[in-house]
Amino acid sequence: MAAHYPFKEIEARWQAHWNASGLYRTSPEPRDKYYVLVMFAYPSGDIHMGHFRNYIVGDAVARKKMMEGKDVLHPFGWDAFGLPAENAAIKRNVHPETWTRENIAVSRATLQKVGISYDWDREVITCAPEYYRWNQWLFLRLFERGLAYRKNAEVNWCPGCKTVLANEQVVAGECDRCQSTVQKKTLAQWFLKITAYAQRLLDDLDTLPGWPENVKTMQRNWIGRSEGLEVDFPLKHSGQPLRIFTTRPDTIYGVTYMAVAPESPYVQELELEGEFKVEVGRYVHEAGKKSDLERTTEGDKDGVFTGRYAINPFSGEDVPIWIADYVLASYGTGAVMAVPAHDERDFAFARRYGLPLRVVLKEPGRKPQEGPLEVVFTSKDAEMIHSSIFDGKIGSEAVEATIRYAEERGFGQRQVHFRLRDWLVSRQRYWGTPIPIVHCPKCGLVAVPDGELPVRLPEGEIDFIPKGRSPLADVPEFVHVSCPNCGEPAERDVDTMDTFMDSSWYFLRYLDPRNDRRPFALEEARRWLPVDKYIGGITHATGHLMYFRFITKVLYDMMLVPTFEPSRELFNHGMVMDGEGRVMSKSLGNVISPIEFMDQEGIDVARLTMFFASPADKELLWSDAGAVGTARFLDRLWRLVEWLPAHSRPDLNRRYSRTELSSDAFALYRRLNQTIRKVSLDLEAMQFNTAIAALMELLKEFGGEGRGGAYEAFHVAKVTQLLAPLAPHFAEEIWHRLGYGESIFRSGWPESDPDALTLEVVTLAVQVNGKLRGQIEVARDATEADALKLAMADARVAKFAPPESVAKTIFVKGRLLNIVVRP
Ligand code: ANZ
Ligand code: ZN
Repeated sequence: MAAHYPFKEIEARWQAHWNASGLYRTSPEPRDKYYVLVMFAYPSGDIHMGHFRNYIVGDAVARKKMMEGKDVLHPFGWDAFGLPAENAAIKRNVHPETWTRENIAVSRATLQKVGISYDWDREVITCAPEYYRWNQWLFLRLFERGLAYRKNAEVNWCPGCKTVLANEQVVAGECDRCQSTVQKKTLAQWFLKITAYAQRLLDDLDTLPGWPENVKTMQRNWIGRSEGLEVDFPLKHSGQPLRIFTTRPDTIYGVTYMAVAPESPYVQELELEGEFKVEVGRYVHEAGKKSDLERTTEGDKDGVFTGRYAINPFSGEDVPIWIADYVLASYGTGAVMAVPAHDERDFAFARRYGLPLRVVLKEPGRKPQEGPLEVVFTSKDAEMIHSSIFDGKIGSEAVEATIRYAEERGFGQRQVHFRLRDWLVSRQRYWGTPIPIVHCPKCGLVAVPDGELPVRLPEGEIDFIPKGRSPLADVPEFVHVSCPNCGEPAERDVDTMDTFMDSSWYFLRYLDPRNDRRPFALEEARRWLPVDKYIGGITHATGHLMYFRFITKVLYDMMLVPTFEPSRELFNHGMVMDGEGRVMSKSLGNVISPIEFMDQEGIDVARLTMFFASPADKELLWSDAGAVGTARFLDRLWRLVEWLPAHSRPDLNRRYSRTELSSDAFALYRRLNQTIRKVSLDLEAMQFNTAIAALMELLKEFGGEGRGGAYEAFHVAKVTQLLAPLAPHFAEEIWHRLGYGESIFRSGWPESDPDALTLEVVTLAVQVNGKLRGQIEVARDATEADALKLAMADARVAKFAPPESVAKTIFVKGRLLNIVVRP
């Protein structure tokens, strides 16, 4: 590659300068604020190309807003608690704190080296007691409101590793580390009541036009609101109600069996006897080994008959009751009425066990006597048939009529169910925020008083080997306390919080990172909220981004923040992939560091290459080869500047009129203004790649270096401004070479000259073989190709010059087009 512009020297100069002049420092009293937030980092090693992409996108936004004159807040921090630090401690015998702090130091140095415009004075580190103290404070506020509670929950338990496994660690019923058969175990766990906010989390998505549709759809599905009927089917043997939830009461005359989840308390209420009891017992045991996902998606639905019957309250018929594991205990009432003729899962199940089908919805074009049903008919807008007094009712009207009927007779109710579950927030781990609760034999669960926060993690010798309980349980100095309420001996809760708790509110701590009396001041929240743009990967669509919205709503209800949504806009950048199309990640061991590449090509070339390689919201296949074009582009601009008189400091407010420039010069001025407009719009739309393409195109129009070029310092100055958010060091250097004193990031964002954007129209004479055949209106700077296209659209011209006979054209810009046709 040809010698590059002296990027090393330039990068060092401007980074030092920006730091010294406090360019990134946040204004304490913003007049026109802009809060740009990038998802903070998990410090598991040095940053790689994947992080780099996230951070340069945020940086480009921050720098453009700075140029627009906004008061920008662009902070950074570390999501520093979590399992990998603890695993490193087990593997390498290094304390999680040491490991984490070392990784932070390395990654921070890298970020500083690549010149991202963070205000480091506001750095937040979640494993610091000054931070997690406020997690505990927040937890207690939730506890006071009944939004944090403890209950027994089933967890996956590996008897081999003696630990609780996440759902992803259970593969086909086995532990993915030691292949032991995973058991379900009931443990007391802490939950946060996110379900209390389900409706608001759903409704408020409509107030977020700046969030991507796909993320909103994922959240809607995750929340999973269903409206329907809860209705009692009395058990035939006891008269006790078997309550089911259905979204399709219009199919209730088609019920041919009932299905109950294996874990449902209803299994007991059936009071099974003899063979049935044995068979069902065996089935329930087997079902316990499968995950919910396996149970609901696997091809073959299986189950077992119980020998019991329920009575359909609408038709009075007896309906056999089955236990089937496609029914989930945790949803609805844990029992369903099965309608094999109109529901896919019930259909598959009925076929397998030879259970009858009954059609109760009219399928257009199909007569009921046409033999056995081959496919289910699931339309929601069909007419009820064979349904007694409801025959003829259609769709939602049918649903309404059946619900009303059940409500009037007192055996059913309209009901809304959500798929969303409460947030299981306790972890049996060391490296997290201790839960600030004391268990007192007399008083029960007692909150640690605010004044005693933080409850610190014990330091010193800790045994991190998993034993199925928190390592904190084995630290007597930590466990034994006196009850804050009665003073009697009591024990601390030994669990720690899920790290999603830390990341649910970190964006608020940035507003007031040193406050030691409150997590943040309301005043600061009023100044800066909501976040204007939040940037991060799509992988967090339903996890972090739900908790982040939930906690904001809780704080809003406590009147601690002024907005009920944390972020106005969300942008998901695409993943960075390796050569084999796998996502670049530490766990796959396929990461490429941006550092080496930057050493060779420069930071700004690396940035431009990344921006140019792919639209920012799409996947990107990283390749060094992409740098050839972007390096050439910067080198070329560099040489163009060298040909200009030094320090000419052109007037940036200067506007040119058509009359004072030659037509060529005006055409270039026009192209410049078109480019200003396009780049401004592209950057707002996060389309960095097309912005760069437009700048490259424009540079071609500048012509050669020196006297061969049509450009002047004025043009170069504007291009440099447009480039600055993307290639900041390079742009700052050029800016100063052009003679400007202040930073380019304080120079204002260039505006296009509207007069130069309007088209000037001229009349072009069109000849065919030298004879005048027509006149067309074209833009003054229309190209030959444009003119020919317009001319051929003119019927008279086309008659004398059929397209297939055109041999060549002669074009005099703004005046004449002569089409030469073959005889
Ligand atoms: C009868 C019926 C007939 C149903 C029909 C559907 C179609 P959504 O919309 O996702 O909320 N269901 C209810 N509880 C269930 C559970 N615990 N496990 C598995 N399935 C359950 O789904 C509601 C529908 O899913 C309910 O409506 C019920 O089946 C089933 F033609 O009742 B339906
Ligand atoms: Zn007590």
